[in-house]
Amino acid sequence: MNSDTVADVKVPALDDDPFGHGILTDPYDFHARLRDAGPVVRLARYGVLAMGRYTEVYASLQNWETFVSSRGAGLSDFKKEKPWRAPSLLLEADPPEHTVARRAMAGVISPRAVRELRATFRPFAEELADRLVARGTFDAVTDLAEVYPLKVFPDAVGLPERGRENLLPYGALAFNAFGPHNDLLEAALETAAPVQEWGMKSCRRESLAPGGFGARIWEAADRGEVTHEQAPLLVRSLLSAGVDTTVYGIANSLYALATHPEQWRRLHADPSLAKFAFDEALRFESPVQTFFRTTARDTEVAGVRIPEGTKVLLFLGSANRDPRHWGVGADSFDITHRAGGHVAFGMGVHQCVGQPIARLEADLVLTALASRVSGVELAGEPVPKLNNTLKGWASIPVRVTPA
Ligand code: HEM
Ligand code: OVM
Repeated sequence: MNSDTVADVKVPALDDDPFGHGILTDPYDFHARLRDAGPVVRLARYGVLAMGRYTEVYASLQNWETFVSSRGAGLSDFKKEKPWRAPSLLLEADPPEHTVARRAMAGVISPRAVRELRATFRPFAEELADRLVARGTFDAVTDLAEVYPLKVFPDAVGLPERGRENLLPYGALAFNAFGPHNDLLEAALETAAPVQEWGMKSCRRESLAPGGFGARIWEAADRGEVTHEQAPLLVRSLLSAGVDTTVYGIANSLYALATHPEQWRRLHADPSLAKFAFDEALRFESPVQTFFRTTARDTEVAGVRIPEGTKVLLFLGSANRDPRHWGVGADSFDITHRAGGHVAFGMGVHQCVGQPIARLEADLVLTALASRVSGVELAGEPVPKLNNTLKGWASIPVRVTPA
């Protein structure tokens, strides 16, 4: 381990590339080294600071005045580099502008709107579960985790059927773009032009069916909650953040359950544990592994001075497994574990606005399977899916035992 001196405190430094294939595939040893190195660590390769412990990640997420998002939630500092697309009005904004957009979006994704979706979302979860249980073996990613959100979410937004094949590539591009300009971003950019063009068109009012979240964003603009120029950017947030995240979240849940048979038995015995199983899976294997912040002023964290304009990489996935916070159970998967307080949805003003939708989807899928299936096991070697921000799987072959 090398060290650099920032003011009078030694800041430990690591040479590892957290965006390299090795760590993206299996980040957990690196997370432990990152946490053990110190509360604030320099990542020499990128000239940024990193935090991997729960306490500092949590505190930085809460402190939006110092750890700002308006300079980008990725490696690139929007004050120094032109963003690859117009910044998000939510993710890449600070109060007071953020507050205005957030209020409008929270009104659209209201508790009531999501409660009303349950009846619409449920039948397909049950149909899909029936079909997959009848097959006995299937791929938990391509036959389930991708299929369910890719039907119910675009329906709820009000997107036409045509073009939905762009949703996963669009999200993959957006999440890769938070990282460095490496092979993964390069590959995503190669096919990006038509995907981005589809994304732009899909945000227009005439693309969005009445009654959906998309149309309701435009109606919020009619009411003056945001401007009509801002409406398409808010719709874009749904397209960027609303699909891949839930696909990864559902797949990671299935992976954790398939590799912990005793946990599936508990879930089968009491399907009302599905909600807790999802939270524990998000803690155990967080779909969104990292986000950056940028310091808007000189500050100090755990005795380390951080100058203004520093990019800080917050490891949500590492905070969620920090034994300093979670104790000896940090690295185990236990659906009766109190996973509350995990930061898989973030924390503070930017905490995921789509959370109730993600929870609804996961609850319906896991509940439908839990009652029908007494056991799940791997039926082949899972294949990781690499992304600069997301952790998950391209394929999880499973075999289920009908109840
Ligand atoms: C924000 C994770 C599902 C839309 C966030 C943040 C995280 C996150 C960690 C905080 C970003 C930050 O602090 O910089 C997840 C996970 C999901 C999920 C793990 C699924 C399991 C969704 C869905 C939607 C969505 C379904 C859309 C309906 C957003 C938006 C923001 C956000 C728009 C920005 C909020 C703001 O800055 O105020 N999400 N998300 N997410 N998420 Fe999610
Ligand atoms: C956005 C957004 C929010 C959260 C995650 C994200 C692609 C994008 O508002 O555009 O990742």
